[in-house]
Amino acid sequence: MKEKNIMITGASSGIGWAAAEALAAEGARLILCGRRENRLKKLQAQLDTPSHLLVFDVGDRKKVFEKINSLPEAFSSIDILINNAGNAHGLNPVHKSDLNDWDAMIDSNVKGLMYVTKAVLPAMVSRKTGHIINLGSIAGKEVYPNGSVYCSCKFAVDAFTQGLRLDLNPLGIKVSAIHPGMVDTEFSEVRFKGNKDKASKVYEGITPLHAKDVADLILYMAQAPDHVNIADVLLLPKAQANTYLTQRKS
Ligand code: 8X3
Repeated sequence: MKEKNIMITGASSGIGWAAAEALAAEGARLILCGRRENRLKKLQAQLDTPSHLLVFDVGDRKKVFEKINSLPEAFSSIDILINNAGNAHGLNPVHKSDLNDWDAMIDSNVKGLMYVTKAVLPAMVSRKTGHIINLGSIAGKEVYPNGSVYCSCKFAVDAFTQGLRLDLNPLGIKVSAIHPGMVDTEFSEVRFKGNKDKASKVYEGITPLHAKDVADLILYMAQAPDHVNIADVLLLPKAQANTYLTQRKS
């Protein structure tokens, strides 16, 4: 990992934060991206490796290209991109859901991930090397009630990942995806708009994945030998079989 430049979106919390810690422990140089500068600064202060902060919203197309194109020389050739930013907003049937929630989900999970990828790719393409790791979700493999727009977004991430793998295969650029099930991060709190009770009920009676569990897999993928691509992984807590079957202790 030493001397590798790794960009992480959504680094200010959860899986992104844990990935930064795991990769920094192996000596990677990090480009930490997020909307919340204070949190990114806090993360940067506790890491022992060189890092650079980029503060932007992945859904803001102009900013994405502006910020990524303005990286200082030492950080500008990105070896690994971890497309982690994204969130769920609301859990409602289509006819009762809020269009602003739809926009927020599509902007970050789909358009944002695509914009960041497009902005990072030219340098990888010209060097004919690189690795893109996309954070999908079990929601991109199965659709569950009240989650149609979030699931649509994550299905799009899955399709985009597969398409990228085809397009970039002749260029020697690896493309991987991780599809986590239940992970105990701010995810449910954001989905339920700050309602901590609703959020904690999601994980009641089970041991969910922790952000570090996903970060460990990111690290494993990133450290695989150059000829190995761990292309697609569904990562679940032991208690979860799919989106609707979980064993809960009462
Ligand atoms: C998060 C997993 O099942 O809560 O992406 O939608 S789920």
